[in-house]
Amino acid sequence: MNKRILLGALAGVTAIVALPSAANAAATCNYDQAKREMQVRYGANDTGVTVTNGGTLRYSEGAGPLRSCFSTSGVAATAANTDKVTIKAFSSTTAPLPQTTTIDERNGDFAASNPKLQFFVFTGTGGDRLIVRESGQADAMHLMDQGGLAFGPAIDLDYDGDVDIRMTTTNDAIVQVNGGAGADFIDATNVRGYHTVQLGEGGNDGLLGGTLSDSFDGGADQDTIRAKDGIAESVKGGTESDTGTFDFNLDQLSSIERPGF
Ligand SMILES: [Ca+2]
Ligand SMILES: [Ca+2]
Ligand SMILES: [Ca+2]
Ligand SMILES: [Ca+2]
Repeated sequence: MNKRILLGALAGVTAIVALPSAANAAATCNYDQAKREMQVRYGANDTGVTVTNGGTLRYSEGAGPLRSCFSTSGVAATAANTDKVTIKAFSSTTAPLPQTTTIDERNGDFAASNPKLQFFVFTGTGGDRLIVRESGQADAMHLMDQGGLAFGPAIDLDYDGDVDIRMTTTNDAIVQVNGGAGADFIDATNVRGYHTVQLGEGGNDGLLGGTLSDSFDGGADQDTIRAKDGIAESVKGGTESDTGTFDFNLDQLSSIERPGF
């Protein structure tokens, strides 16, 4: 086989291999340095997108590699040079896939990097989930509803009175918080428009449910969980002695050693 035929054959293989990845287009990202805005868009078939902190703001789809986001002139978005991160579905006209958007603070606290940084999640309808992954330190988080005409979750990541994440969706959304290690405080007391999944993980955590059905797992150490709201909910205390207030004969308790009713 001469060189030209071999190269042609290899090019053919490359083209065939490239086809599936074109059908499963990866998430894309644009950074506007003047507007200080980073825009991440789901690929056509993506059901999960993650944004995390670090030396730059990075994003990935599914279990894909984390990538930095660049302007047309090659400047990478960082938490310091970005005030707004927008995460959008592939297209508002496609069928509503259940999308899971993850905001991951395990590589750095967003507000500590830039107090003005805000996230806006627009993934449409269809039971979308927002996952917030917290650090190994003690984290306090306030879960609320957006006010005014906007509908959907409003998350204050560090309980300082400033909303950091706004997710616009219908009332079938789920907000999941993974507290990580440390004594975390997750307060969804006033939530009326979405369900929460509260995972305290390590540390002595305080988990407060909202007015719709929630799900709780204190994880390791001594946790306090409030699930008394007249709705049957799943409550796991995890290892060590856990307590809280619950609906008697309604909430399904597991490993809650000191329940209150
Ligand atoms: Ca934590
Ligand atoms: Ca815990
Ligand atoms: Ca309950
Ligand atoms: Ca327990």
